[in-house]
Amino acid sequence: QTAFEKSIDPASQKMLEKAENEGIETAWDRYEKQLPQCSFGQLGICCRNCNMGPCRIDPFGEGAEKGICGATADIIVARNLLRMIAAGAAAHSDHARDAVLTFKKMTEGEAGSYGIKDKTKLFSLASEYGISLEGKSHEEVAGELASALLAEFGKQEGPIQYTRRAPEARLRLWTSLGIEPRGVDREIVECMHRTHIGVDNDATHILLHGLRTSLSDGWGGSMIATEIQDVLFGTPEPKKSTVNLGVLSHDKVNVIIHGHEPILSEMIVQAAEDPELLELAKEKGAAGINVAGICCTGNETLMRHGTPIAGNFLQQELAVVTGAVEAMIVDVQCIMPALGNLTGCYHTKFISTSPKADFPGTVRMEFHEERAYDTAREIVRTAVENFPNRNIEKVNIPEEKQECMVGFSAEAILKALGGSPAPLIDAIAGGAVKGIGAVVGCNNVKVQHNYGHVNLVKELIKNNVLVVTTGCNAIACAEAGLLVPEAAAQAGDGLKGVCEALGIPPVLHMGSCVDISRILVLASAIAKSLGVDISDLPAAGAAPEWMSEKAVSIGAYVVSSGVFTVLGTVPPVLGSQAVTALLTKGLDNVIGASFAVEPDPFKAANLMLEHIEGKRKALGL
Ligand code: BF8
Ligand code: SF4
Repeated sequence: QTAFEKSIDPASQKMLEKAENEGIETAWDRYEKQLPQCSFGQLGICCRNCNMGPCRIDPFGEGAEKGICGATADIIVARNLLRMIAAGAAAHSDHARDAVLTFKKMTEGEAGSYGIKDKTKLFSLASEYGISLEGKSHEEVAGELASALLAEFGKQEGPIQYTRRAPEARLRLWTSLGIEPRGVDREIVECMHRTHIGVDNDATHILLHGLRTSLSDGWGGSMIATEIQDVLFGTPEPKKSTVNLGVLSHDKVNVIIHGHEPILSEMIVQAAEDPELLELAKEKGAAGINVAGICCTGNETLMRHGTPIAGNFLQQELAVVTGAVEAMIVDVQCIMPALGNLTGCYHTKFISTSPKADFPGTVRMEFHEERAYDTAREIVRTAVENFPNRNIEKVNIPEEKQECMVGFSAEAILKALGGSPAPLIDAIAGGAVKGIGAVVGCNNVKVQHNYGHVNLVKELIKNNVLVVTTGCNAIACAEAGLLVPEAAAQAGDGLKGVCEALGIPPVLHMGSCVDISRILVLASAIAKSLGVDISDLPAAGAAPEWMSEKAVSIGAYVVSSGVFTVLGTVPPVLGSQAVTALLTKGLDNVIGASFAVEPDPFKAANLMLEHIEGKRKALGL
């Protein structure tokens, strides 16, 4: 593959060429060495759940049709999928747990670096839990809220409070199907129990629990993470920033924050403004300290502070290849262990901070809330002290950087609309806006980097579908210049008019992947004000380049919430016709939405448009 075949992004292409010239290996090279990939794995028909195995099913029906215990392809595929959902839900929800624990410590005076940024949200969240505000200081309210949120993880019986934000009809459906989640940890643990040898061995039965677990993520863990992070760090509001590798600086100390938890990145952003460290940077010959994000922790600080973003998932290695990164600071999730070797080829310090996550070749600087700001200062100091080691001959920062407008929390969108979803609903009813497309998710070397994201989104806005985005899709869209109000020129006439009237881009950045919960909240608000279910809305979702287990959990809860979702890479389920049919058709009759798989972004857009058109008709629009 040439650099042009690997990515559509010019900045990334340049760094891929630089890597090749320098003999540096990237994910694409490692992908080639994996080819051809194991077809049992691709079809989802291998099982290692006990030590009589590994077992695999012959997809052509000529060899083994059953595992040693008698598990069929249907059972094995369903079990493997359930384990993916469990891992994804666990990742989001364990992140949420840590955010709540930080919040709790803060209320107990043990995490002095943190405070309450959004009191309005604190009070509204507390009221949702029935916590009375009367005669209490906000610290007391916060303490009670922290305990209530923490209890969601260990609950044995539901409801998880935020599921109550869903429209009545949706709640009734979940109850009637027996998939209303009971407690965040309980559902995940039950996935592991059910997939142990000799427990749940009916594909449909297994998958229903998958939906329940995913709901405990979307309306539980992820939503809790979003909400409590807003209380701690502020609810995002529209602001401008810049993205792509060109945000790295020639004369400043470049500090990259990569991973997922703003508990860390917020402190790094603050520490980078510390006068003492700025003075030190000057002493070391640097013009300042430049913090840039990668992946979702980047999205978190982008949304709240306008901190620039250097790239999405497949650009993490390319950022190091610029030769201009003094420190790559990571916490959890989507961090390639390859960064260890790679940073060793440059002067870059690879700093791991999470008690849960270490990688080869890191400097360990464990991060604990009790002394968060001090640790952040030490980390930034390490970066600054590394500046003189930058080898100018190895430095090549691509020029490409792109402006973007970000910060569209559900609250900010409602505010832009004048306080209620009514103007948006009117625009949809009048046909100026055909519907809403939620486009999210990762990069994946199986797709040309950003090709799926950018083309799908462009196609949707051209057809007057307002796009909401999070995660690595949001970064791809930003790099392609779709997150500026001027991008309205690329939209169909109706959407263009609406965007121009409101001064917003046709693609609204709603945050990190846990912030897909913001999309659920927005969808609920629209459905409720129309008096319908989410599955009645002219809305569709897509993950054009997804790769992570978190994305599987997201896909499952988005569909379970009633939104048709198109996947751009094939999930490992094709080894079971029954599971494939259930996911792509059967679920429609069960949950009112289903999945489709379509690697071609133009065709995927068409599937979404057809779906939206169908829903419009059903609503009489
Ligand atoms: O949580 S989109 S590659 S960075 S998993 Fe990872 Fe996928 Fe990016 Fe954020 Ni989400
Ligand atoms: Fe084989 Fe069954 Fe064991 Fe899986 S659980 S490895 S199918 S015997």
